[in-house]
Amino acid sequence: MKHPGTVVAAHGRQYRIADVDGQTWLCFPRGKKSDLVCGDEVIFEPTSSELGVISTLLPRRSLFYRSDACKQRLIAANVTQVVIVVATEPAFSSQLITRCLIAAETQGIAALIVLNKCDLSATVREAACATLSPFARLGYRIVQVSARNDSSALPAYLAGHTNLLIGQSGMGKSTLINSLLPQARAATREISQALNTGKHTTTQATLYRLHPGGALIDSPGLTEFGLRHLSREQIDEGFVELRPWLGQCRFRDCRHDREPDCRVLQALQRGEIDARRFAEYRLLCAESG
Ligand SMILES: Nc1nc2c(ncn2[C@@H]2O[C@H](COP(=O)(O)OP(=O)(O)OP(=O)(O)O)[C@@H](O)[C@H]2O)c(=O)[nH]1
Ligand SMILES: [Mg+2]
Ligand SMILES: [Zn+2]
Repeated sequence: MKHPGTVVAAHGRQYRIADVDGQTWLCFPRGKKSDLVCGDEVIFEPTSSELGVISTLLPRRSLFYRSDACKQRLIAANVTQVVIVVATEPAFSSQLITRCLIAAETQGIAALIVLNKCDLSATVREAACATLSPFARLGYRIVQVSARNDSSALPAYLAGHTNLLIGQSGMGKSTLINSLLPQARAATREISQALNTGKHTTTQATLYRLHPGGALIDSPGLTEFGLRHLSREQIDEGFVELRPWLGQCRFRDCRHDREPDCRVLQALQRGEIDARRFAEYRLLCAESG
């Protein structure tokens, strides 16, 4: 009997598939090589109580991926909200936040920033808020939590979405998932320290169902986030602060670099565009070639 199912984890060429009731099977794709990713929806057929075969990949509503140098790395499919997790400690990169936001914007995925470890000192929390203030000014939602003490502000933002938790290693993504879904038992740094397995604790994406609706996807810590697959137009659209000015420059193909009558550069000079974000914009444009 064929069933619809969801990829909850990928292990090389094998995939763990969950049916609507949450029962899982370890499955192999039938036929030619297919590249499935956590969150993919498939049609599969159990061949025993533990094993099965995937016959069809259903169309993806979104695909979140990065591309470094010449390699594409799929992260998750059918995500409706990207949850960028940062912490008061250790320090985080605002450039990485921007890149995750641009990837979300170009896929039409909602974005949420979570500042975790707010149980630590007021000093580190205030510094983190200052780093996040340009994102708040752009209208991105920022939620402050402590996965250790109190993450009760978060469920209201997550309900009904397929949420991808993403961010640098050590920000507390897996700890947050455990605080929201104690039955998830995702490994956190305490475990990797005990086992001495190095810096990144989570090594593969895993999907956990939320009740009554939606899902949380844990993902391995990021160190870089290449967006070489994006066109110049997609990058322009991804930076929300550029949108009011697009198509308004003197030259239709303006690169907002040093052209005369460039509305974007004028807004930058007036201080309406954050200089740091604009530097990140230039870097992305240079990388996309
Ligand atoms: N003080 C404090 N520590 C936290 C909090 N959340 C997580 N931590 C700690 O931060 C460390 C890293 O947490 P993880 O959940 O493993 O981080 P991660 O983002 O999943 O890391 P990777 O899997 O490597 O990407 C652990 O030692 C957690 O106990 C928090 O709210 N407050
Ligand atoms: Mg983790
Ligand atoms: Zn311009």
